[in-house]
Amino acid sequence: MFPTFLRLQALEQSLPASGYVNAKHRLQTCSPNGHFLRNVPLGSLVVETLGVETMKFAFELGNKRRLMSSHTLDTTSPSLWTNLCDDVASKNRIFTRVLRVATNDLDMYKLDSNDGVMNQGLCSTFCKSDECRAFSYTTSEKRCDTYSREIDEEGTANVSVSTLYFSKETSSCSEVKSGSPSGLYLIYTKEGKHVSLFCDMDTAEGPWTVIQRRNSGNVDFYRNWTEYKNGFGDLNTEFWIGNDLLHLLTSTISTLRIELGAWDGTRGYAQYKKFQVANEAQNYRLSLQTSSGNVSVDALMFGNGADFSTYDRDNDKSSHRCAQKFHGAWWYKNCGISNLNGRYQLDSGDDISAMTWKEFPSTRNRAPLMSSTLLIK
Ligand SMILES: [Ca+2]
Repeated sequence: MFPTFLRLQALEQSLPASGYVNAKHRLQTCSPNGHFLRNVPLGSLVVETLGVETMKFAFELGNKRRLMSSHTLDTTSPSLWTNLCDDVASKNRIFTRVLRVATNDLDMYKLDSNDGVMNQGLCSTFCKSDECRAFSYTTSEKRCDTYSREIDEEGTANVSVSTLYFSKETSSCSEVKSGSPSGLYLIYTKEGKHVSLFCDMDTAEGPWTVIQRRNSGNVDFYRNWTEYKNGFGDLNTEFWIGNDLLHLLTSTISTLRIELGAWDGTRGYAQYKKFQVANEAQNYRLSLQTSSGNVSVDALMFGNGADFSTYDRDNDKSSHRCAQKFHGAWWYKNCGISNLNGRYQLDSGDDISAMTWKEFPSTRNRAPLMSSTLLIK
């Protein structure tokens, strides 16, 4: 049996050479351990259409022809294809080409150097570990260097021609380098969008992406459908991440953790598996499964299967407008037993229109809470 490295090399040599596949200078490679072109017979790559800047290609797998998406050709690069599998967005495997690089202090972060590496696609396979954040490939010497630091675009530096630099993309909070602090990180979603997310590196079982946080009452959460769709507030303090982005993130991220804080100092959490939020056409419907926690009532489970409602968009099963009755925006059925986007107020007695979670603290029915955080991974 070939080691993965040799198999990759053999396959690449057999492919039609014509520049390498690159969308906006992204070098896309595949998951480690031979996932690259696995089960695809040699010579099965078919070029469907060829344009000046884009090329569509397909795999023939048995009798099935699977069309791959179109990509921009980078004609300045050595001739080879590197993007030949469909799970290119797999963890830790997306790199961005960095054109202007200040190289003077890069040596301090060098992990490894290998000569005789055939191309930058293979070089990227040397940068699989979490520790590796970037690599460079020097064409003339076929040298592959890996680095423990991401490479930033340096506006005034010269564009390097003989050496190509690639820096790792972070495509979820779970890929933020371990030991990094909680805070804002630029995340590259699999849909190809850069978004700023707050990554929580401190809460148990993390890292987590924070999707809602309330702890001061400074941000008003009684907002309309469009505001919940797009998100509002400040990622560093209080915010709702936005239902469109929540849908996008939960297409792959599937554990939800809810952290609760009561005014008497009690803290609690509930955790759910298979957390998903549908798209807008499906009213951002909630689906999840109970996993673990230490609160006495599994209050969000009540909303499983419910559509999202706001005061101006009543999607609940009640004859009332639950969002108005509960002064919030949530997955209400015939209303609910959790209301974490409800009114922020001091605890002067039970109140269903406040930010509440049924029987948290356990001695109370609907106590207004001091804080809540929703986290996903
Ligand atoms: Ca209703």
